[in-house]
Amino acid sequence: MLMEWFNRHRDALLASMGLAPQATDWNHAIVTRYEDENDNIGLHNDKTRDFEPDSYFVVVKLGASRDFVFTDNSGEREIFRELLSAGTMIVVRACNSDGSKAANELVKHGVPSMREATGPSGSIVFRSIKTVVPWNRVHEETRKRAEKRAGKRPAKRPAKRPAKRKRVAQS
Ligand SMILES: O=C(O)CCC(=O)C(=O)O
Repeated sequence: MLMEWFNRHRDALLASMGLAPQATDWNHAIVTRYEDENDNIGLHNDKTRDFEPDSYFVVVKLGASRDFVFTDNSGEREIFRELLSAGTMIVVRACNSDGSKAANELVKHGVPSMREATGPSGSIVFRSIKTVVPWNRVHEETRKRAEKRAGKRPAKRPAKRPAKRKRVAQS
């Protein structure tokens, strides 16, 4: 699996970019699909609460080339904008254990919509996080949410009712 490959080569990858090593594995992946040039993800910082300290998140670009943007935290001053092709990797320091701000907290990133028509594109983002939810819980939660969206109540055991009794006239 791709995440295993990244973990196996983690130290070498980070060292090749002159980055300090990360002690923990990447253990979380999100796949995002942008159908065309209109699909976009706004400027944001990733939430730091659950990141392993001193870890990085890695974005691997897929499909059609798309602009990738970093701005200052106000979102007004662009620091970086480049059309990135499939296979490009972006590595961002997620959070620091010494209380100083990491790159993710100092700048925002995003994938803006494009003027030119583009085909489908996307990304896989690997993160190293503290809370890992087991797959069976993910499936159960997904099923419950789908039922809720469909307007159904989750299947419950039938409520216990007292047995019906007939009145018998007493003579
Ligand atoms: O799809 C991308 O290139 C970026 C994804 C992203 O910003 C995110 O998942 O936080």
